[in-house]
Amino acid sequence: MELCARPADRPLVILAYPRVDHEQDYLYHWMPFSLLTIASALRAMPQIDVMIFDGNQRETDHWEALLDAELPRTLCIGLSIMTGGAQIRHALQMAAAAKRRDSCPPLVFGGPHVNVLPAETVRHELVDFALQGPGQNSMPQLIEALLGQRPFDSVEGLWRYESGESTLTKQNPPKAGPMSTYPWGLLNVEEYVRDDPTIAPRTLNYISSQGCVYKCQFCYELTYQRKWSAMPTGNVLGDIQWLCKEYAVNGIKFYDADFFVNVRRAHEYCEALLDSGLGIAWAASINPNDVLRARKQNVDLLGRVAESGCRRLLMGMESGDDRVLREVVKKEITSAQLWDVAQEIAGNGIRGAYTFIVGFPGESPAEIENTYALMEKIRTLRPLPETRVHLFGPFPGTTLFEQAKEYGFVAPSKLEEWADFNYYESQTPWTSGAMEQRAWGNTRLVARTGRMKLASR
Ligand code: B12
Ligand code: SF4
Repeated sequence: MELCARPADRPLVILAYPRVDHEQDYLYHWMPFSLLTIASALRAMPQIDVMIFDGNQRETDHWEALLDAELPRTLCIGLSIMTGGAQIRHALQMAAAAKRRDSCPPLVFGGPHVNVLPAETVRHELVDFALQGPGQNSMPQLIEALLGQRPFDSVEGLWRYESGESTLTKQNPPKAGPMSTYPWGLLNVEEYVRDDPTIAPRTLNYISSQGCVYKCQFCYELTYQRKWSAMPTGNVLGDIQWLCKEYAVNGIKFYDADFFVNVRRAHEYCEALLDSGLGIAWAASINPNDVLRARKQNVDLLGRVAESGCRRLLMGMESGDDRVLREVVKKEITSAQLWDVAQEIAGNGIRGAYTFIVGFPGESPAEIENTYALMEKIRTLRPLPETRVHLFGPFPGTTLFEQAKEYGFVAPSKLEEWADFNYYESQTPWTSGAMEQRAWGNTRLVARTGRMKLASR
């Protein structure tokens, strides 16, 4: 955590990423790209200083000490929240600590949870403003309003709660615009480098694009409708080259919703990586349809992906049953095609990491068996794929969330109730502890990190 070098009398904006309770001994700690993206836009404002506080790296007493030291000059605090992982609970604790101090500035909540439930979020007594949509667009506007440089009503995506009503100023369209590189100086990058046994000893996470074009019915991306946007290949590679030089990074794990949305861009990245001679290992998420699209476009995608050092591809297969794939998830692919794609991935020497979901509303026991059967078959491939089974958990705003309610799922209705929503445990009347046990028993990872129990500090 560092301050950018500007005179100390400027108003300060604190961007905070509350802790996520990971699985016990979770290896792959995350970097707050949401806040880096917003900070990148804020650093273009000469009127203010920006600081990032990462609750995954710092303890509560650091937060308290930061508040004591910096609140007098703080203009506002932005807190990022997603549903699940108890991040909301930690955010509320951090907000309460700030509110206990006399000089507490406005608290602004944003992030995936707010993007789908803004009106409910802003009703909470600890929340002064909720900002819906891309924060790099709305946060600079809100800061100008707080500095008296523009009316609040002109701030896009701003939700307020007044006279018993949540109101929105105007839409903040979910379009990120061209992505710039990240202001690394606001974090201690070394803290985020991990030994990832499936990639490389000094692996760093990275996000090079935002949004997705697919329509998986359980997924937040579909609800949020974020338009796909990406960093140009040259910028991605330049940034990675810099990280390799500065921090001796030798592995990159892309956490883009789908790194391969634009097949030609992904291919171009592989060529550029090969030309650069960097020799790093990498991993990324891919939708199975990307592989089929590459075939149609006659692009040797997986061949070049493998040659350029990709060690692992993460793919949501979701189900081994054709009705579920077609009608419930709308994955736009059959189970036979999934098997075909997995074979091609293995044939190129890349480890597949496949995730499945059981317990969809209305899913029959036979359909669940088809999923376990596909998984068994996939485990015959070499390199041995990783497999992971999740219990269906209804996420707010998604089509399947609404359907789950029709089947008897009772949804949380306030921020506190969402605070402990745990995606890894049974959340619906038709899933059970036994299903949870079986799902866990069929989860095979290269680096097993202990029972899937959330580690809360
Ligand atoms: C990295 C990641 C993780 C990491 C860790 C998160 C962490 N920091 O510790 C890991 C892998 C651990 C993880 C776990 C989970 N994750 Co996750 N994860 C992501 C992922 C892939 C990237 C997040 C990211 O950095 N995006 C890039 C940034 C730039 O975008 P952004 O976060 O949306 O931020 C923008 C806006 O939301 C807004 N914004 C964000 N914060 C703020 C704050 C303020 C003040 C403002 C104004 C605006 C603002 O502006 C930002 C810039 O445009 C996203 C999917 C995705 N590609 O976004 C899912 C996602 C966030 N995860 C999600 C979920 C559900 C989970 C889990 C609960 C379940 C699961 N299995 O995935 C677990 C819970 C943790 C646990 N118990 O272990 C959902 C959240 C849905 C929701 N309704 O909130 C997402 C969207 C995936 C999905 N498509 O469904 N996750
Ligand atoms: S491919 Fe992944 S990110 Fe895209 S809609 Fe499906 S689950 Fe969501």
